[in-house]
Amino acid sequence: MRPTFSAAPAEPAATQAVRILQSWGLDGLDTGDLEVRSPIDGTRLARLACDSPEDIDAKVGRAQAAFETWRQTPAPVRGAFVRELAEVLRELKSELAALVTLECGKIRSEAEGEVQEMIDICDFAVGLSRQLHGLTIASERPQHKMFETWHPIGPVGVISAFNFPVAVWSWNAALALVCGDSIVWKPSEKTPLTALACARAFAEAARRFGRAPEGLLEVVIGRAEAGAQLAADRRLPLISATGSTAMGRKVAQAVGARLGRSLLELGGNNAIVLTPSADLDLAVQAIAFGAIGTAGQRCTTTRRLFVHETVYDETLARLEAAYGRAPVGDPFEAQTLVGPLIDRQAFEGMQAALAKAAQDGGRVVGGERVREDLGAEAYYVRPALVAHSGAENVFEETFAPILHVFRYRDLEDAIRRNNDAPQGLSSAIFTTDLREAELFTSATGSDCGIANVNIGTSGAEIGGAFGGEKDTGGGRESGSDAWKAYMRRQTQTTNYGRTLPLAQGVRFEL
Ligand code: UN1
Repeated sequence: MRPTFSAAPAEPAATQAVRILQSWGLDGLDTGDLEVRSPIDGTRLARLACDSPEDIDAKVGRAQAAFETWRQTPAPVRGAFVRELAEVLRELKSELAALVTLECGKIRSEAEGEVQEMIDICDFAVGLSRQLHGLTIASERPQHKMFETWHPIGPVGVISAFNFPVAVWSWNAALALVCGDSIVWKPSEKTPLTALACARAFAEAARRFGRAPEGLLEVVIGRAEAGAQLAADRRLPLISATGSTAMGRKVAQAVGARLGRSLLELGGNNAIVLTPSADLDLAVQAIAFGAIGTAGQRCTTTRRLFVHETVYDETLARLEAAYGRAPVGDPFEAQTLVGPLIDRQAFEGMQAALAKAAQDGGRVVGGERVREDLGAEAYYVRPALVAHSGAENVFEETFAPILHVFRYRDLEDAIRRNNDAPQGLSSAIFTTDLREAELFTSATGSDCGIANVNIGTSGAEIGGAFGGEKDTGGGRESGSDAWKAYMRRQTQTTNYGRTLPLAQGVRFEL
């Protein structure tokens, strides 16, 4: 498999996509009723057939069978497979990134960054495959040995969102694979083509590796009902879901009803606190990347900005100037920094949120539709700033480039407003004052899963555990010890003596 890709921006997205998909051996994608459109120009890329409930049932069955074999493969050997996957991804980085751009509208640099994130997590997982460490525990009984070990948990259901169509799968897949689990993946119905391409890359890695069982990865094509079916399936002990809080709540309830485990990475409403001592050049760049990068469609996107009243006017003026310069347009063009919104629904959601903000007294700058020449069903917008004068706050996540700017007077109040949001994913402070930075990251500081100092809210590295609290769902994926979610823990106690002392000194002699 050697796909070739050369960007020809004048071509309709569909023409480019067909060429790339064919080079991946993915054709005949025009047989079903699930329409996949490119947000770049609104052209149709494919019409896929959705899996029926029986198809999904069979896929879970195959993943279950693969698990029975894979769990017996030594972890470092499983790591060797993930190393092959990383190699294939390195070779295909540019082509897979092009497909990400075509299907979800990310600019080239961010799409390549997303594939790089896949490679990084694979490398992390390869190292991890020799470090799935348990504990030894001092036993209270003589001649007893006690320890804790980690075993593969089973086939893992992965439900992913359109905005990171390939990286989020890889965070789950790379860890699940070294942990001895198979995977059933339901990608977003907006981005199934990149998922099929990942399945191709996976198959190529399996071919090179030579010992991967059939069914180690099953991809389910479908809408919300397909996700609901996976959530209800007892053969999937863990469901990892990334997407909206509303979706996560449904998944958690279905998985909870069967007492399964869910790993949730849901909405964010991420804030930056900008203090009087902040380096403004640094802060303005970071805010711009966080708020308008990926057209505001990251779960880590900066949505709220609390600025100290002494630097409020200057910050707002600099942001307005930066926003005015931001190149919006075709994500294949090298100078573009803001690509399209995913679809009309996203555009309408953005307009509704801006109308409400204006009604509530906010001053809205930007937010209008632009570049209609690129397609009647392609939604490009000028990123929006909403300047608020009072002590308001915003509690909903709108998946679009809207940054709400508020004033604050004392840091405790800014931290309280940061934490007032129902979501708790990412947060940041810009300061050169050690006390302020320490307060923000202390137990009484930000309540989010991610708290940064002098970098923005988005663009986390894979080495740290990724996720957040409250409506964000509480799950942690990617680095640190997130692997433990993909395994079951077993406490083992062995008596190597000739008597049977009981714990807690209990006497029970017959
Ligand atoms: C997401 O938006 O769903 O930290 C994931 C970041 C990326 C991942 C975002 N590494 O912005």
